[in-house]
Amino acid sequence: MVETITRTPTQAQSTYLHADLETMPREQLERLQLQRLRDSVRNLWENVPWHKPRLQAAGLGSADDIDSLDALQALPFTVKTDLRDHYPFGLFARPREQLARVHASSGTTGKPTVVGYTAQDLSNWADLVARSLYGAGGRPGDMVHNAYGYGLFTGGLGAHDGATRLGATVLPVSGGGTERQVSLMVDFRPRVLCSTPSYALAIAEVAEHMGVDLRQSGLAVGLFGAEPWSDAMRSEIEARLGLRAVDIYGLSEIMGPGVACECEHRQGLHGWEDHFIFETIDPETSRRVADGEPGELVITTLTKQALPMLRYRTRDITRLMRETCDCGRTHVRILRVTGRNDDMLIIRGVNVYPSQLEAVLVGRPGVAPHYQMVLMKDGVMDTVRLEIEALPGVPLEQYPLLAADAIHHIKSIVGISAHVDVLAPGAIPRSEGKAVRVRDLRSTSPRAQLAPAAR
Ligand code: DLL
Repeated sequence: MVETITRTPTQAQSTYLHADLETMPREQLERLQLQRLRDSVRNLWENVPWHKPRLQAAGLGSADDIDSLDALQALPFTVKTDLRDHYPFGLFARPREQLARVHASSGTTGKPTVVGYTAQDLSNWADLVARSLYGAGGRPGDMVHNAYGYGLFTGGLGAHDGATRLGATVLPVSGGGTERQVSLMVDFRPRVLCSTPSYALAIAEVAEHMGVDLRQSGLAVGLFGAEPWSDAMRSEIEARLGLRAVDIYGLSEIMGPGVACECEHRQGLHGWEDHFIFETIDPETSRRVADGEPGELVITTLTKQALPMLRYRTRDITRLMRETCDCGRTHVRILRVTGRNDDMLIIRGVNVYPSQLEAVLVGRPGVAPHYQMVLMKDGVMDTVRLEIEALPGVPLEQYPLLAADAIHHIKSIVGISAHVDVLAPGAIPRSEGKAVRVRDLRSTSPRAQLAPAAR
């Protein structure tokens, strides 16, 4: 099948790690995609019994019938429940004995989603994370403080292997033990930080409590992802950690971190099209939307051996741009993922993502960058209460003013009337991984609804 393409960066000053692949003219890139798409569909057809009848029902006689990238549009989607329905290894295209590793993500209900990798898959993944790190400004020889959680979550080991492939020194610290993380940063002076954006902020906060100024610690680049975050959050993190914050995207069903990543220009995340095909669709009609239009991101893997994915519906809402970036990379740009379809709230007819509220709240005078939305029922009506936190030192009597200011800006910018509660500093739980932004109390008793920040 596909060979690993690993290159050692020879010029520390080069813009690209895999220059020939990252700047490949689109025509050539699309030829490569078509050839790899046929290989990948052949892998599904021959090795995953569930796919063959579905492909036949879509009118395919064999993988060789795929004569253009447009032919993909006639092929069936895959969704998260398909993985759950074939738990644990039913959609794998390789026998379990040939897997080098499995990861799993815990769902809110039932069985986890299990994903698997051959040694070749792991090697391709490391290449793409290394490419992402390099594009973001990481360099061989850097120390990378990796605070993504190690374990079944793909963040920790995914970033680890990519940083190793880049030729960096990895500090595999994982999430949690935040005071110790701060001390290690002071002592080891890492140049790169990898964590969720919410945990980066928690690290900044703990450092400030410890009297440590992390802006002096030598950090230069942060690769933040695994959850939606806003430009306001980016500015906040940059100001408090003294680094350049870059957005990295991925999901375990497709690979893990490094499916897409911003370059130093930060005008969208480069989706690595030599390994994936990216489409956006209307989630209602399942039809493709034009580039530039918002839609649900759908990803097809081109080189995965163990768990090839055909038109995987990510539930993530974004827009695609195919014009060459100012950095010279030709690969598609995926605009910041504002939220998942599942996270979208409809509040009196207005569609709202938590990250839209974040964009309004973060940076408001007197307000800390921590928040949660609490969903409740008032009779048959769904209502939302927004919990925000005052900055330390803000006097209690000013809390009503902070609330009024937040209500006003949410109304004028997002278009909803929210009930806002201002809580004391530290009242909203801090995350060590993905932040919990929404507490859904709609099915609990009215008494439980009264307890703020109860988690
Ligand atoms: O979160 C993989 C990852 C780890 C990505 C570390 C980046 C950094 P999952 O746990 O399977 O995998 O969750 C995937 O997280 O479908 C998005 O909804 C969300 N997500 C990931 N990255 C971003 C991002 C990892 N940069 C799900 N912006 C995805 C917004 C993101 N949402």
